[in-house]
Parts: sequence; C-alpha cells; structure tokens
Amino acid sequence: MAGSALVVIDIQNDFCPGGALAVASGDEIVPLVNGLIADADHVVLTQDWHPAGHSSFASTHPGKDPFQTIDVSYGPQTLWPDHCVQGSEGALFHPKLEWAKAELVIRKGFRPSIDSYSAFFENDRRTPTGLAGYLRERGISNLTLVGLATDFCVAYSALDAVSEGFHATVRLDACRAIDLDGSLAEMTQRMRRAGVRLA
Ligand code: VGL
Ligand code: ZN
Repeated sequence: MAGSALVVIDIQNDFCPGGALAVASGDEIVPLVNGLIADADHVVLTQDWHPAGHSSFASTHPGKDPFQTIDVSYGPQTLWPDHCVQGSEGALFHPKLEWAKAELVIRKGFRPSIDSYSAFFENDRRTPTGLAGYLRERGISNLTLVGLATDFCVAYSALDAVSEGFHATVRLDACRAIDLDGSLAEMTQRMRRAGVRLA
C-alpha cells in the first residue's frame, strides 16, 4: 500500500517574527501544523542549515544587500540576510512546533557554495539531499507539504516532488510566503501547472 508523509518545511525561528529572515505571520501556522503532525502516518522535517559565511548571505558579498540577486555558477541566486546558521538559536525549530514524532530531519544548504530551497535538490538542481531515495525505499508516494516559505522552500520542494514522481499536495493554509517581487503568484502558478495539488 502506498504510504503518505507530511513534509514540514523550515519552521525555524529565523523564519518566524523576530527572526533574521522573518516571514510575516510565519508562527501563525504552528498550531495547524501540530494538528497535521498528530494525524500524519509519517512525518519528515526539513531544516535550513547554513555554515557561517554561506554564499547565499548578502554579508558574504561586499557591497551587496539582502534581497538582491547575483549570478553564481548555477545561475541567479537571491541574497538573504544571514539566517539559520548551524547551531544557532535561529536555526532551531519554533519552540511550539511539536516535532518529536518526526522520523527524519533533512538538513539542507550546508554546502558553503550552494544554496538549497528544495527538500530534494540543492539550487544547482543536481545535488540531491537523499529525500527521494529515502521516501522510495520506504514506499511513501503521497506527500503533503506545509511550512515556510510558500514561494521558496515549499514551492521548490513541491515542484521537485512531482518531477520525482510523488503525488504532492501543498496545504496553503499551513504555509506563509515571503512574496518577493511577485514570487508568490509566480510560484503558485508554476505549482498548479506542474500538477501540485493546492489545498
Ligand atoms: C528559505 C530563503 C533562504 C525558505 C530558506 O525556507 O523558504 N528561503 N533560505
Ligand atoms: Zn536559507
């Protein structure tokens, strides 16, 4: 029988109000996500996990500001404020998130020169995180995705899920967006076109 998993994306302090890359109302989704975790057969979490001086940080590039885009070896890369630094308070899951039953935590963005939005592939689009193989080996083919941010890590994860052959549903009520230059509308349309179910 095909298994199902809830994939909880990046519900970390730095993406919540007061954090370094706060998503508006990011913490509002926590009670709803806790309910979904309680009801899920399997739970996988992702954790954005950057070394200090990561290439996606504006502070690493003299003269550049957060939210500017630069060209790197794999194409355009948005620069961010320093966030989710390995071992920092900001990288921890939100304190109210009830994640104890999670069976796997996928860390991403730990290679100094590659950013990673998707839970499946880093931003070079070829370095796998191992999640697809893990889910396949366990017979899990239906994924429900929730978390932060709708238009970056959730959307890229959902698009890759579908292209890797999984059924993917994004629970938009359990996500919040950054919405940089229309990114929410663009990524919502891309997900819909790719066959991601938006609920
Ligand atoms: C994210 C920007 C940089 C996310 C992570 O979780 O959506 N966005 N790193
Ligand atoms: Zn990041």
